[in-house]
Amino acid sequence: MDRFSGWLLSSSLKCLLLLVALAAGFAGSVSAAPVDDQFRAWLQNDLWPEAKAKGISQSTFNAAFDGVRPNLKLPDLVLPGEKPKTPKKQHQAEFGSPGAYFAEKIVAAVSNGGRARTGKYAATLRQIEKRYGVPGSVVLAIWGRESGFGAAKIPYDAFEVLGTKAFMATRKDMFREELLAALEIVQRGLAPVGAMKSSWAGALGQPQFMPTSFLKHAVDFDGDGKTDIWNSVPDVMGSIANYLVHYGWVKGRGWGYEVTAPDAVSCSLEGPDRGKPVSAWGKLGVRRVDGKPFPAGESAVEAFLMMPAGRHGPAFLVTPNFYVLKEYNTSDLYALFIGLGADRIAQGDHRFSAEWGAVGGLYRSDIAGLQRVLEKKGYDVGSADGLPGFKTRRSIGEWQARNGRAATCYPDAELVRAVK
Ligand SMILES: [Ca+2]
Repeated sequence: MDRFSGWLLSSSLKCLLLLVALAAGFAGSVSAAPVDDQFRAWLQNDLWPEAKAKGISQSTFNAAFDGVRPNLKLPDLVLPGEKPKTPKKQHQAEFGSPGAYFAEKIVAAVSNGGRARTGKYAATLRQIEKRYGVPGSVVLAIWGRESGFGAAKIPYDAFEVLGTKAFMATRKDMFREELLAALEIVQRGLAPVGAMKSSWAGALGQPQFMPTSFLKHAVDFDGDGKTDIWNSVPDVMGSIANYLVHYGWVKGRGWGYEVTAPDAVSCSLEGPDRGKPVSAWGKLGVRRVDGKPFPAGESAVEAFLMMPAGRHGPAFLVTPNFYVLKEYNTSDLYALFIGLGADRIAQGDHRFSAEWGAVGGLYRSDIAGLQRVLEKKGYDVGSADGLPGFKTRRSIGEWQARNGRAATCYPDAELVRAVK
C-alpha cells in the first residue's frame, strides 16, 4: 500500500487536521498542520474527486503523486493561512533597455546552434516545412531559445511543480488545469509518469509546453507511436511547428522586416489592431533598412508597425506571423528574438541596423504608476503591470503629441514626473 491510500484510512488524523485548521482560522495565523499534511489532504479531498470525474484512474493518480511533497522553494507561493502579498521583488525590479534582451552571446548561441543543426536535420526540417509550412529556421530558433536544443536541464518532476502550484500558488486555478492535463497525459499513455520532467514553471520537455499545450499541439513526428518531446528531435521540432500552425501561422510569409519610419509616421500607430496594407505603409515612407523593396505579393496584405523601444530603437513592420510567435511567449521582445534568430540561421550574420537607446533605469513600479495616471486620463495601457507593452507605448506617444512634445512612445524618468 502506498502512503496515499494509507492516508485515506487515517480519518481520525483528518479530523484532527480539521480542528487544527479551524483553530488557525480563528487565530488568523498560519495553520499548525504541516504543509505536507495539508497538501496530502488537498490531494485526496479536493483534487482527486475532480481527477476521477475526468477519467483519471486511482493507480495513475497514486503513481503521479507517489512520494511527491510540496516544493516550498518555488516562486509565487502563498503558504496556507497567509495572505498573498504584492511581489516586492517584481515591483522593484529595474526595467532595463530592450537591447539587453538581444545580447550577442545569447543570440549567437541560438543562431550558431541552429546553423549547426540545419544540415544534420535537413530531411526532417524539409518534411516539417512541407507538412506545416513553417520555416525550419523558425522551428530551430524556438527550440534553441526554449531549451538550448535540448541541452538545458529540465530537472523537475512536473507533478511536484504543478501540484505545489495548484495547491498554493498565486494563480492556482491555472495550475490546477495544467495539473489535471498532466494527469491526462499519463492516463492516456502519452508519457509515463517518470518521463514527466518540467521546468520550475511546469513546462514540459524541449519545446517547453505546458501540459494543456502538450495535449493540443504535441505530435509524434518520427512515427514511433510515442509523442516524446523530451528525447525525440523530430517530435520536438514537429510539435513546435504544429503549435504555430494551430495559432494561425501563415504559410509563405516571414515574421517581418526592420524598417525606417520617418518622423511623420507616428510611433503611436503601432500594434496588431492598427494594421495597414504593406503598400500603405510604403506610401507613408516606411522603408526596409536593407534597401530592398517589400515583396510584390505582400503589397495588398496587412502588416503592423512594431517599435519595442519606441523611438529609442529599431522599428519593424511585422506580419501576422509575428503575433503567432507571441502565442509561444507573450512578449514582443521574445517574438523579435525568434525572428532575428531565424533570420540568422537562414541567412547568416544578420543584425538590427538601428541601435537600441540607453533607455531603462526605471522600476516597474514607476512604469505602473505612469500607467495608472494615463488610465485615469482615459488612455488604454492594457493593464498597469509595469511593463510597457504596445498599448502603453502608443498611449505615451498620444499623450506626448497632445502635450506639444515629440512622440517617443517610451517611458523615461522625466515623463514619469511630467504626466500628472
Ligand atoms: Ca515519436
